[in-house]
Amino acid sequence: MKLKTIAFSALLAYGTSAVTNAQPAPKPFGVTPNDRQLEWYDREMIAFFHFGINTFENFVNEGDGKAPAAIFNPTALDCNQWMQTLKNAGIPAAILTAKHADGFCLWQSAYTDYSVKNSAWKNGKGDVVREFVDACEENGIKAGIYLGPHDRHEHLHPEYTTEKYKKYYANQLRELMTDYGKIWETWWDGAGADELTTPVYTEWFKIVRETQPDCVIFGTKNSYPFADVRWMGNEAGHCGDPCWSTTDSIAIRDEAAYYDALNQGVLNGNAYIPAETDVSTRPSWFYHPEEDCRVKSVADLWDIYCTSVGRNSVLLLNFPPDRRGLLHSKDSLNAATLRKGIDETFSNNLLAKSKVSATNLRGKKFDPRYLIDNDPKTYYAGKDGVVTSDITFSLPKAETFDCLMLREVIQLGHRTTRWSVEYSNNGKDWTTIPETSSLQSVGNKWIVRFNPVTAKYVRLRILDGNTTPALNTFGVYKQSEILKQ
Ligand code: IPT
Repeated sequence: MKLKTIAFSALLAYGTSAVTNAQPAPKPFGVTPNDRQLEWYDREMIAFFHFGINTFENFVNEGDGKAPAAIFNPTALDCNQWMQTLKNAGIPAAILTAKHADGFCLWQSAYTDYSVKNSAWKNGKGDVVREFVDACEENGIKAGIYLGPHDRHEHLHPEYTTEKYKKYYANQLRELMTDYGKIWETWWDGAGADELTTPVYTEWFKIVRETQPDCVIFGTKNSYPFADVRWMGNEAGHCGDPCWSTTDSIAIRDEAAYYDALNQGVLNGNAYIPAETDVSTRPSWFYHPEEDCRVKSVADLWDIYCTSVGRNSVLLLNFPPDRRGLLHSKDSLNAATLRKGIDETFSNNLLAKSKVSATNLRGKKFDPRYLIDNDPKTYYAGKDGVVTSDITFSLPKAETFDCLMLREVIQLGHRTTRWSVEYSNNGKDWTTIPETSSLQSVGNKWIVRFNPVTAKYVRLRILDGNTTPALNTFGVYKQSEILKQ
């Protein structure tokens, strides 16, 4: 991933070199992603594992912190089995709930007895976080940690003032950030955490940045000033349309504006904080056998993929391990089928062999044919000062498609702000695909699905922008049949 970023910046630098005759690369517009955010976008999907003491109670998702530690006793925990699911699903990163709101710790923390050390599991000698990070390492998966800021167990003790808790949490954060190798993401759930103020998070933030410089911080509410990525505003997988990576910290003062700013971002907002979409494969976050018949279907997951990854977000998909400490085969199978369907769909860009022309040309190095060369490092760009462009694709023969994808060069900021797609069979009379009639943001990936269209010509219309467009991929596709299951 790192290599890709380096190669890409080399290309940008080459464009600005005075010794070549090549056109200079377009200048970035507004706020742009940092290296952590670029790496995060590249993941596209992340797995969430909600596992803990709640798993061993009946239908509990937010434990009260009173369940005895002894009940935690997975009979066949195997984090390698979790990783196998991720590999089959093409998911490169994972986050484990090391401590959820019930306060029970899945590792041997030196600062509490409410942990695996007082459980029946492995005679109190086990460490789930260790098994998780080791399995990640073995399988080439990036490990992340959820350390719930809200802790009901610690607050059962009246002497647990915020000051004392602040230190307790800081100590635990340091354990997790220093004893378990490289941590790629830390997750600050805002649920129940309103009493934890921004100054409290300031201390915790310093620990993360000192110990894990590349660690992406998911922040919301009072931890928002430190966030690399924001909450998307709902747990249903539905990003707004538009969904800008930019947002505005001012908007969080007002409740309705806060939710809109999370869900849709803010056009030309002053901070670059893209949305992460957390959603479970089941109705609940934790495993309950009653929900084995309510696992999201492949078609449901495909919908969610399109309204998250396909709306300029990254999908954090929850797979809750059961009381054995294993993932249910249904959840695993559906995720693998989703991957197969995504790969089948997007491996065949029906525009790949078309002739391409554009009304706004910057020059050879930024030719519109780079939109269909299947190389994310090359891109099309227009002339400085011209924000619109009609880009026409003439296919060798008519093709039928029901899906499209557009990608912007995110390193150069949000540029395009209004676009649509049209088709034609004679190259003269054009029809707008109705689902594209009011599109605004592009960002990392924008996917639109629609009723099948058969056409010999396709026209991408860049109708407005902050500055001249810079786009690296455009394609039309036929959705794989297996995504309909
Ligand atoms: C919700 C929190 O309010 C939000 O800050 C974020 O952490 C989110 O959870 C994560 O899903 S609370 C939830 C019950 C909607």
